[in-house]
Amino acid sequence: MRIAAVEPFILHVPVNRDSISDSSHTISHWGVVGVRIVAEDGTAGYGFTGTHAHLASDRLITSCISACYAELLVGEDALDTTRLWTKLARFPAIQWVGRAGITQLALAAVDVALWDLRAKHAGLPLWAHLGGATSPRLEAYNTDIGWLSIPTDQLVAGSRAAIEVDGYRRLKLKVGSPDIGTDLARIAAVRTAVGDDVTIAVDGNGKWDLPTCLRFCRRAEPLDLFWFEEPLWYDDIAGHATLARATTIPVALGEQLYTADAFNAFMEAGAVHYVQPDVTRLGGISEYITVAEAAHAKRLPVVPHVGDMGQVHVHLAFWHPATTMLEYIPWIMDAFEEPIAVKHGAYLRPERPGASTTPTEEAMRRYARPLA
Ligand code: 0YR
Ligand code: MG
Repeated sequence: MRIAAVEPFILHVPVNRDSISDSSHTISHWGVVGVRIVAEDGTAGYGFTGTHAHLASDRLITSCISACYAELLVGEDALDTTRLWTKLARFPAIQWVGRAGITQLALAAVDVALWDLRAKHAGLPLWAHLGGATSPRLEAYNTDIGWLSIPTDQLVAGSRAAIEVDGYRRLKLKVGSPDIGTDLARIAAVRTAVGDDVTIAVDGNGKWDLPTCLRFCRRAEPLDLFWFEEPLWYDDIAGHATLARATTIPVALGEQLYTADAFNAFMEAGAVHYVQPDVTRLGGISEYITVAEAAHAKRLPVVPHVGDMGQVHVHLAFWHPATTMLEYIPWIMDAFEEPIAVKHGAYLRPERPGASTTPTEEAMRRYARPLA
């Protein structure tokens, strides 16, 4: 089945409030920067990466797809997922300017589209196409209650509602304020409100330096944190290894890493406890599988980051035996024909063939931004 067309698109989908902040950025929209790959029989696969909806840099991604990858794809066998990933990722002139950044985000969109197409061709949801579900219950942890921009009283009320009304057992709170006392007070308020049985993870988005993290961890240990995510700058392996040895709070990271090699380096240094690969940055599902298998071989839990807001990762999470939990951020689900769904704190298993990446026609109209 040959590839007939490669058609990039950019959608800017508003988040569920005016804007949200973590320690590193404030955003009002999530960018769904993707590609539709059409096979000669008319089957279409959709894939996308996730961005801050910054049109100029989104266009670098779509122009990488149309100017560099499209001609390497048209006429190829659409079902040769692994071979095509290798062809694109190792194409010498593109590799020379790539391996991270724009080219890897563009590759992610292409690779996810090819997997979507392949699963649709097989008539199976991606998790079933990959080998079936290993998680009887895939727990959702709620990130959306915990933005740094939410005042403490609302943070507490939102956390309570997530537990008491929506049935979550796991929360994640953003940290990284100029004064660690502010963050500690917010976490303590939530801990008091939700009790000891709810797991509370925190996420620093790489803001603090090592001494600040050491001080924060010492004071945060009595609050029983599930993990400290991205405590330090994303590429700092030695710093994360030092912190991991110095505190009882487990370290989580991976959403900013572009390659399996980067994950290997963190794992070998003992710098990560919860491994958080993301298809939207790793160049797609093909490289994600390499990371998940490497982590699993070390018996480390894999809890993907949802740059796709969970649409694709829900399949990988149900499938892969290293994963029993998945992040939940309900921002772009309404833009898809099969939106992610959480009930009583657990993800529902997708049922339609493919990777749950097909946007609705209305979303394609309403949220589209011009490619040039
Ligand atoms: C907002 N999730 C994260 C949100 C996310 C960001 O851009 O997506 O905080 O990257 O750290 O765990
Ligand atoms: Mg994070």
